[in-house]
Amino acid sequence: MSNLLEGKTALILGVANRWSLAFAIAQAFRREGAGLVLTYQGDRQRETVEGLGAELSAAVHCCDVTQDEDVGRLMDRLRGQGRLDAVVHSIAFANREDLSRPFAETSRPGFLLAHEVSVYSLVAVARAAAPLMNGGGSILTLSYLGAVRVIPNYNVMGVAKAALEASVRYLASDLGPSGIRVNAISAGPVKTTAARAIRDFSRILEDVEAKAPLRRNTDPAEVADTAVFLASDLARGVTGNILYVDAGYQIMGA
Ligand code: IMJ
Repeated sequence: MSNLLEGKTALILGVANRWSLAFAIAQAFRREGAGLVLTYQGDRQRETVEGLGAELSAAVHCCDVTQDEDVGRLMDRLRGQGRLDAVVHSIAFANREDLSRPFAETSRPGFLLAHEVSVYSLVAVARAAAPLMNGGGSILTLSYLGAVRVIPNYNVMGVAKAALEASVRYLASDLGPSGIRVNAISAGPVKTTAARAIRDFSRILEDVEAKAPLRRNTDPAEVADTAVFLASDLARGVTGNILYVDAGYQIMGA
């Protein structure tokens, strides 16, 4: 490909390790000539993300997205370095028990935690980043089919992803007049750290391979290439959308 993001600066939240979809996106953005800023959540991830950032000549900052002061401090730092063209939000969390037990048994604190980390963080980051994107930009988040279908063990995360996808539409409506586009990629299952721990995950991967039109699973690099498109001027007419990058699995009825 050829420098689709040349001269652009992208902020990428949610790189946890080398297998993160956010890291695949960071690599593809770098390949296309973007300048990168990565964030990590806390001390546990600091060294890993600083190492990955060094590989991509990226600036690395700490940002716990549940803390408004952290989000504000991050944007203050970025303001000093010029404008921002793209934001990638690749963050989700629910208590492990809330993924494995029936959705009907989700506790109030578990429900709120999943929504605070996985949904409100997009709203907080979009609001804080918008002033740095004057003249236009692209905000992108990651979703999953569990937002619109019942997927075993996804439970409270499915409800949170439904709220995330609705948030994409309302943010797109609010920020569109400022030239800021907001979209989501709904990725097929990928064996990241966020998925490795899930019961029966291998069965889900086998089901996709058997039924998806392309008869294979999703490669993180193809999610990343779609992210490049959405962040680039090629997608200048696309906002408020959920793009499925899932080998076509989502269209099948059985
Ligand atoms: C997660 C749970 C159940 C089924 C799942 C997933 N499938 C996929 C995922 C089929 C693809 C991964 N995914 C799309 C997620 O959004 C994962 C979110 C997540 C994962 C964990 C694991 C460890 C933990 N909390 C988590 N919170 C959110 O403690």
